Amino acid sequence: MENRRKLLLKLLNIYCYLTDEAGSDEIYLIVNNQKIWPVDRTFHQIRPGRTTILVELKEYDPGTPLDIEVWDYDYLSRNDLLGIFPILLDEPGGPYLTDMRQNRMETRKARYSIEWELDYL
Ligand SMILES: [Ca+2]
Repeated sequence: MENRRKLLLKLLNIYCYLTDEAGSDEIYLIVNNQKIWPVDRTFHQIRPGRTTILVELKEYDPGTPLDIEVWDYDYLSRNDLLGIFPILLDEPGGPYLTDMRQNRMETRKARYSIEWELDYL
């Protein structure tokens, strides 16, 4: 059984097509209850366009489903979960583009995609 090789997930870019708030969102990403981006501050201010993120996540087994949560930081209220990028870690390849699935409790506006690729470790 040569199915033991672990996968390396590379998150490359976030594309914002429409922000939830006027002008820009204060975005950070969470995977499995851990903040993975940005690493050096609380959030990244995102306006429509491409934002390069370059995050590597390691040691996934092939066939792993992963939800990358997109959060918006708020100064005066609770932070909002805008949605998730649902991705399946299967075989090395990419780059792939995955649309954010909106959390309709918080937004019917925000439109984001993430670009990612998979390699063997
Ligand atoms: Ca905000």
